[in-house]
Amino acid sequence: MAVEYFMYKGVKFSPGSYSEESLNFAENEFQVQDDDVYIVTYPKSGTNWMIEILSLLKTNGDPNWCNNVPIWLRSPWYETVEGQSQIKDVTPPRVLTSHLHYHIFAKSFFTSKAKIIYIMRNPKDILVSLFHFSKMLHLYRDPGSFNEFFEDFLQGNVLYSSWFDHVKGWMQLKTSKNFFYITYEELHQDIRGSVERVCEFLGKELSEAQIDSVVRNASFTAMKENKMSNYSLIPQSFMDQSKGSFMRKGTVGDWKNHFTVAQNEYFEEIYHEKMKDLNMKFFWEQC
Ligand code: PPS
Repeated sequence: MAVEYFMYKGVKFSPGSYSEESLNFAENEFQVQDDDVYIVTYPKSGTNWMIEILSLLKTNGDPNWCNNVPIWLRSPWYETVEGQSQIKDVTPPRVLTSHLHYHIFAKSFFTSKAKIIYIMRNPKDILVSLFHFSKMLHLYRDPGSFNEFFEDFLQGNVLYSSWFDHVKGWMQLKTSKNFFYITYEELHQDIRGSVERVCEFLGKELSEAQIDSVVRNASFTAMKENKMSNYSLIPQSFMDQSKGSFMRKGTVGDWKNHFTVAQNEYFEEIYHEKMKDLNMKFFWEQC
């Protein structure tokens, strides 16, 4: 059946996991706690990688929890209908996840001491990852051809709307002390150093051996093999595993295998136009 998105305050959502009520609750009624940590991302930016890292930090590197409890229960998406029913079982300090744009995030966050870890990824690689994922997850509209999806992504005509708006919205907090941002590419380039930076932000001290364990157990290979983290437990009615794998490639620069030269030029043009006022140079722009 074709999926029809609905709008909540200018952002597209899917009725499969969201409702007007769940979003209104998330924005206006949800009570953020001072010791909460939120992983906030535009989809396909490395959300689950960070959930795995924070799960392992919570257990001081012990992989037992990650190996026995599904990733979505360890850190529920707090704005989804299902996530809201799962949160009561999360023991503090809570690590919760969100794809919400800045302007509709929990109001109570802004008067709390809670922390946000915001992850960004080269939007060209997000486009590719999302294109493949949209074919398997029934929450998403059928992406059509790569060319059609390419245009939809640039216009923000996709679930969660515009990547550009998401990043520009959240970057308003870039100098706040309870906001930490990192890129998927930095995680790739230096996972150990990235984990250490996350620990510093969270005020968490781990031994060398415990950090080794975090790095090892949050690797692409370890997560792909862990059925609690690779989404193979999701029923077929929600995710068609015959059409791909959630842990697809986990690489930087896969867009080069998908974009034509003309598509890349067009993408760059739109990118520079939309990002010109932000005055930030991202990791992927230097590569
Ligand atoms: S979602 O659906 O929005 O929650 O997806 P998200 O977790 O943000 O992103 C999924 C992509 O991240 C890759 N991934 C990883 N890459 C490297 N190392 C680790 N450990 C890792 N875990 C997940 C995953 O493969 C998706 O990227 P693509 O490019 O599709 O492979």
